[in-house]
Amino acid sequence: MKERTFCIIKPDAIRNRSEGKIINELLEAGFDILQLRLVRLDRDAAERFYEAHRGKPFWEELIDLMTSGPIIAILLEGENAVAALRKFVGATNPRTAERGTLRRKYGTNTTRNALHAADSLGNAAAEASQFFY
Ligand code: FUP
Repeated sequence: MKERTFCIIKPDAIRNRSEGKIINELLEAGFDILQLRLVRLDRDAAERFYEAHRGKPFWEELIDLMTSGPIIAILLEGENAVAALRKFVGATNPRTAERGTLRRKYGTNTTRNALHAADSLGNAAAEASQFFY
């Protein structure tokens, strides 16, 4: 089943100049790019995006990262795209993420983990609507 999903290349990966490689890997893995935008989040936008995590111990660090430089928001399409992208992105902690995953290759630690990937169709649509129309 063709699905749409949503991901963000985070500021740490852009600071490392990894965004080209990551986009290439997404394309080579078979995802189609429907929309893509490089943007800078202000604090309000970053807090809105990660609202579900407000109050958690890593909240400040996460918001600081997401507002520390530009991000790239991408709307993707592919077969079972939500689950396929989650698998390709890998576990939250790059050090324990499976070999071959994007976080393992391009992430640094649990906060600076290079990418966000939507965890459900509903969240993908809601997150994408914050960046695309
Ligand atoms: P994931 O779905 O893998 O992105 O992970 P979560 O939804 O659990 O967390 C969302 C984001 O919060 C992570 F990408 C990074 C950040 N986070 C931390 O900084 N520290 C943690 O211990 C857990 C999450």
